[in-house]
Amino acid sequence: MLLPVSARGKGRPAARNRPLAVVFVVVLTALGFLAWLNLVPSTRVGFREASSFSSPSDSTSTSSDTHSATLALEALAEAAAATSSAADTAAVPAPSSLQADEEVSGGATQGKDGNLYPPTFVPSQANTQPRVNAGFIVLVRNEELEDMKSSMRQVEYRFNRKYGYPWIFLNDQPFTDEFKDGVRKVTRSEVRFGQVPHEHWSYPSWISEDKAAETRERMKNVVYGSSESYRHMCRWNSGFFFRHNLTLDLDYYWRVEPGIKLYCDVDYDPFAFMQLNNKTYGFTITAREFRETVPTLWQTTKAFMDEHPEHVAERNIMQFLTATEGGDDWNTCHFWSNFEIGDLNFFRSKAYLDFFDYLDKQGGFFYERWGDAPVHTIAASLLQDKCKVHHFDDIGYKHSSWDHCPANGAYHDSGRCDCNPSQSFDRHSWSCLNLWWASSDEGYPSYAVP
Ligand SMILES: Nc1nc2c(ncn2[C@@H]2O[C@H](COP(=O)(O)OP(=O)(O)O)[C@@H](O)[C@H]2O)c(=O)[nH]1
Ligand SMILES: [Mg+2]
Repeated sequence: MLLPVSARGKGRPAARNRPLAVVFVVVLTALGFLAWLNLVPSTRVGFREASSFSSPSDSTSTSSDTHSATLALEALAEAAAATSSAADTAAVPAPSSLQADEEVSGGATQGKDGNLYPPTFVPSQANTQPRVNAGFIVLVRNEELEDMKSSMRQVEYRFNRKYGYPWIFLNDQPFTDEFKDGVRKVTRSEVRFGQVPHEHWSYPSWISEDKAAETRERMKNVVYGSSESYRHMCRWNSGFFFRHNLTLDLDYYWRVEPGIKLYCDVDYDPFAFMQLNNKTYGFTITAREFRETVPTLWQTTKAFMDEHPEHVAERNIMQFLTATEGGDDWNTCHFWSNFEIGDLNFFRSKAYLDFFDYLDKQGGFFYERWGDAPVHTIAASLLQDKCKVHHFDDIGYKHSSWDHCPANGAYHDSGRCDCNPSQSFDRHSWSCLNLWWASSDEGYPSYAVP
């Protein structure tokens, strides 16, 4: 609850004047002491009575003594001026133990222990900015509880305790009570738990399970190449997260994974940012993909574009996907989708659904190991105008060993971020951020490191 403005303002004049009063007493005491030492002519400071204790010869103190006294006075005056100006400009008045009880007690309630407690400050209630239809969408396993709680603490501390957006947890298995109780303890926001329907996490009729198994055997030396569940996960994140019952009332989502870190305070609402600027897809890290996981994804994309020219945006951002290849081959650059802030309605659009269905029919989610990151990236880059994608440069983020730490000194000087830009993955040769800046509508941030 907020204190009434009148109550908040009340203590200020007293708190401001107090340092001046203290300085005044200190100056007077010091001057008295100097007068007592006969360093200060009594008339200057009104210590007539004190001077009467001095012998007549005292009034003829040496010029050096007088000079010292003047310097001492000037130093005291400077200190007083400095204290006074600091008090005048201080953003937050120093807490005062002398504040009258009745001034402090506004809104206080008695606790069960008999003590009076000042009003509780709940940041998300104090923040009256209108909210957007949005929430965090998390696909997670029961056994990832501890890493999940760690991610939530990061997100709550840096952002959500000030906004109170809901958390939507989804799983191909039923969530255990331990998981539900565990994550509930990390947020004051609404928490939803849902199970992924079997038809969203199983082989479609046209996929040969034998061929899928052979693929896993053949790809066992590729990252996640032998994993069946990883493929269902990628397919689900490509084609189904936006049509789960528990996400249907949302327009915008922020994808969160277990074990991530946020390096910077997020002091504005990125969902509202998306809506205000008509953006549909936001990312922080962009990297290259392992080619072995996507050998035919690009040719399938081109075939789709030939068959569905109506879905290809005129002002697309093909350049980001192909620039470094010297032709129209895909450079494997993609937005790293473990962090995404996006518009669910883009994924629910006919263009995206046609694209997903087309890819799904080709079988690459199972016969190769197509990731949801390349799929989202290609769609966001080609099926809509290039102005729709946003790089959240100000959201410092870490997932596994790659991170994004903003290069803008302003984010660090203000105490908002806690990371080292010189260590950021953005400077790694596998990062595609420079290419993004060169080819996107938004262009290079003015502080971008060349
Ligand atoms: N429920 C469920 N979640 C999964 C499964 N596999 C992966 N995930 C989740 O999907 C996301 C991506 O998986 P992760 O193992 O982090 O893949 P990586 O980020 O590519 O290394 C994470 O949020 C995981 O918790 C699964 O089999 N079941
Ligand atoms: Mg992950």
